[in-house]
Amino acid sequence: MNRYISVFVIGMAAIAMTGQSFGEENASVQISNFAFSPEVIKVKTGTTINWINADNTAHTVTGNDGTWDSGRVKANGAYSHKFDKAGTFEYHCSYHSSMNGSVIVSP
Ligand SMILES: [Cu+2]
Repeated sequence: MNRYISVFVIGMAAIAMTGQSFGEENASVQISNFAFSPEVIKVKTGTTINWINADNTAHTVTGNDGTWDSGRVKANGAYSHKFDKAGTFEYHCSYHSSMNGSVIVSP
């Protein structure tokens, strides 16, 4: 009996995981202590990343290629950007030159 329950649970988990990979995906990056965490994030195309500013100061999330920019993200604010193309997208905070991160988007 326990064996059948285990198979069922594993099956449900597999369905949940598969469903997620075909649906809208989301990921998040924390901004805290003047750093992006994780500094490097790997996602699949179509993923929306939500940056959450947990600092008590404003930051920006600015793509180094100039095609995307959050503008000012206030303390406790957030910014979202969807990545539709594969590639490596480096970004920084335009207020604090030590703050850098990258998004690696795979097909
Ligand atoms: Cu900053």
